[in-house]
Amino acid sequence: MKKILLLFSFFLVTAPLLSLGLKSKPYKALVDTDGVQRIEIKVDSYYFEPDHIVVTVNAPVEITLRSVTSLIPHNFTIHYPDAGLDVNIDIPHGRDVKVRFVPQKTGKFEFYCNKKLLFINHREKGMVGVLEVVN
Ligand SMILES: [Cu+2]
Repeated sequence: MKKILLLFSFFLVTAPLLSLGLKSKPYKALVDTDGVQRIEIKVDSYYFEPDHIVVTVNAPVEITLRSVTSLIPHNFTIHYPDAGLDVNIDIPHGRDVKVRFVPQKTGKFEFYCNKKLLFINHREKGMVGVLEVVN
């Protein structure tokens, strides 16, 4: 029981602190010739890279989520239906998954991985990011 508590406190206290060091600089999506803002996000345990993406409002966005894990499945969730952002998609290990949406409001919106296994809650472990929508 003590061991479990120790493990639990590691994930609650230490892991989020460690993950703060991984925050990337804002990354502006590249606009393709077809007007689509394309971006590739590396998906690993337990982070997205880049984890701060900047896109323009009212223009299509296509994100390729590239899993580089050899075992652990992840997920990409962003849920702000009022802003045109409503995605919840699993990313199998080692695979690419594409998502498309058109952001309809400016602001900063959190995305995260919704996977949980025993005491490992990926979101709490730092598997979060920010989609910043600008004019
Ligand atoms: Cu995950």
